[in-house]
Amino acid sequence: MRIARIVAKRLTLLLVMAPCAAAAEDAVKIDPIVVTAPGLTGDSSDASLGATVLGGAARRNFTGDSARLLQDIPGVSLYGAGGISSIPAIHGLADDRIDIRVDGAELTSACPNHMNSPLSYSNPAEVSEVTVFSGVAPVSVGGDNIAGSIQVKSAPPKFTGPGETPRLSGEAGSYFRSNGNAFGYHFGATLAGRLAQLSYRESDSQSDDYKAAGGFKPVGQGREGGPLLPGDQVGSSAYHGATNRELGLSLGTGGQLLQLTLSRQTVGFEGFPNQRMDMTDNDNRLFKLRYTGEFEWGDLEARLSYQDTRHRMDMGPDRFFYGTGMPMLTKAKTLGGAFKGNVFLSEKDLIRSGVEFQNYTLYDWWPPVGGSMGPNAFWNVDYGQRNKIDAFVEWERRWQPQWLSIVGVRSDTVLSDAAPVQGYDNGLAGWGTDAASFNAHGRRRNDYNVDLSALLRYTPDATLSYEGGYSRKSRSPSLYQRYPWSTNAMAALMNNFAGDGNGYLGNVELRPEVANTISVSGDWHDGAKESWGVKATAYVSYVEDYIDTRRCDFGQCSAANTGATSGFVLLEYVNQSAELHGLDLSGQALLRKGDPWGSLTGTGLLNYVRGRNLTTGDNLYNIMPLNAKLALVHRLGSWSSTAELQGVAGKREVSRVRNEVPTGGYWLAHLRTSYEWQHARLDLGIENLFNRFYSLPLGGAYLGQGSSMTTTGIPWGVPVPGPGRSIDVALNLRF
Ligand SMILES: [Cu+2]
Repeated sequence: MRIARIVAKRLTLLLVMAPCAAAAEDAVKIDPIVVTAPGLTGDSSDASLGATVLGGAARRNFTGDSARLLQDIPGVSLYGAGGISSIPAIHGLADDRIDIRVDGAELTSACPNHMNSPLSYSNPAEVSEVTVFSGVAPVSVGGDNIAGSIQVKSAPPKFTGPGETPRLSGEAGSYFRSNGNAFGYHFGATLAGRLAQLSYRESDSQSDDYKAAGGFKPVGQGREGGPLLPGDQVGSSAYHGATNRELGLSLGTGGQLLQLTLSRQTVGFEGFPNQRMDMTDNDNRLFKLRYTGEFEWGDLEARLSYQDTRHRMDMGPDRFFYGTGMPMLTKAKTLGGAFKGNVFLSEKDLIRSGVEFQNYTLYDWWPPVGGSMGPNAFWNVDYGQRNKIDAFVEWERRWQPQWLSIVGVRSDTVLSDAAPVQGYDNGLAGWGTDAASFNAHGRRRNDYNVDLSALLRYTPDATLSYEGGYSRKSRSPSLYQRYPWSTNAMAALMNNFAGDGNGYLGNVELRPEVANTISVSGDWHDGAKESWGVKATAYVSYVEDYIDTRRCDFGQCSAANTGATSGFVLLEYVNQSAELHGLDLSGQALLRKGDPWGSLTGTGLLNYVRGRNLTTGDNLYNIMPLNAKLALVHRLGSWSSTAELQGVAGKREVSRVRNEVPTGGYWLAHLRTSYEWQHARLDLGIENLFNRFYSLPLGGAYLGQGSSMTTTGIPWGVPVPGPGRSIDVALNLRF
């Protein structure tokens, strides 16, 4: 049958549900970026697949931030961070709660602020396909997550046919954004033969601080003695020297493929307007080896990857302590691997099974700088270890042409540990007391997690399909949630990946989070999937042992910290319970057929999510307020243009325990146009056309200038503003 044949044909299907991959295959022809959303929130039809790509290809040309590729996917929102490091959230759950993979390898960040988040290691120019599994995803996709999965893939090798001579191909591109004078380039060359392909790629991106629209006047600017930035300049938002280099070798014959990739990313500087430090150096080396083979009975994948990260942060030039700040160093090694297989038991039955492992080792220390920070180095996490071993089995059955089911079970075992620590030990009693208490505590933890998923799809006819499913997903606490130990305010403030400016303390006693999620979706369209389509997904998730926070009331934490309703506070991670629910709506309609004046299509997207802490009655942190996008797309031959309106409601339901700051609602307009020739593509865009001022709802607290090492050094209550108007241009060439 059709579905089974497609599975057998495609290597990439090891991780992807068959009907969706069929859709992806069709969509590849339309657009260089294919965003598929299989599973319950996803698309069983080709037409609605296209609808999740709202201008994605055009936007790729203007950015060095791969997470931005996801910004038009229903149910996905982005936490603001550094200029190339946005952190995705799916249905209100972000960051470590999502399984993120680049060409199959599960990358990890190595920084107490998650500055080098997994997607920051990919330049958008390297990305050929992004697959988003939201909410209820099959267990074969990955474990150790409660929010879903994001899989970034580079282009598969293309060998020459019989009798053809070796083929050299290449590409190059560059973009410029007027706001911040952002500039980037990429180039690559590929030599392909009958059995082998060799490729090299390089990309680079940089930007000055971006500017908010008029109206941004950070409170108390200059008062703290920091550099006096112009009122509209967003401090610590610049980045430069972000360079990716990748060498790839692929060998293939008769359905067998072996791929070796060596890559290195160096980032010279990346500012973080919502952190108290900036990344002043990051060096990431990645080795990936992957084998895939297809056989009559199914297919196999074996994978090995090794990631070595050296990370350094300190105060950048916009900050008060620039040059005399406090260096913080992180070193991490991640060894990962997998062995998976898909076996066709019959025309109707497919079994997916496999084992995966990951060994992650982390060192996080702050060298002495004298004064109150010395004479010893401060060890935030010493010899942290997080080692995982997973096994899964999953059964997919097509009962009838209209009915498809997938059920699976997965076991994830996570072993965490860390060595004893020490503080600066400069005579302040707190360092020694906190360290002694941490060192006396047993720190090794073994988590035995079990995940389940069951999905059902019903496609009664060519104009609609329904999906529904249940999953139980678990995630063990990260090392940065279990092991940071110092109740000293300055030390705690440096442990923060929320971007809210608060200080965080680890908790060795944390248990894994377990999410029980139910999701249903419907997909309605015309039979030919040409004139209209609407897709709706509703979901609810109950998370046991959700890792939230409580106010610190021990050690060096002050009594005032407990009751403060404003200002930055110190928090300890704790297990509580939480509930999230929401709705994603997307659709498109062909308003005017292609005649001499071209075709006109209207597209729309609406996301709603609500997250509550059931233990405390508080709201969950950084939940994207109700938001919508409406766009008109005009196409005439190779010329394509989009006018987009983006509306976001005010963020009122804020996390009280974190003193999260509300943000106002706003409307923005964007214009983009592109023309494509045989060997070239030109893109032009104006973002934030009317230069409206707005605050990023998920951008966190503005900490980009001033004295960031104390809770009171920077005025509280200013969210990071969004960028003002930018005129963008990009040119891409290929041969
Ligand atoms: Cu960092």
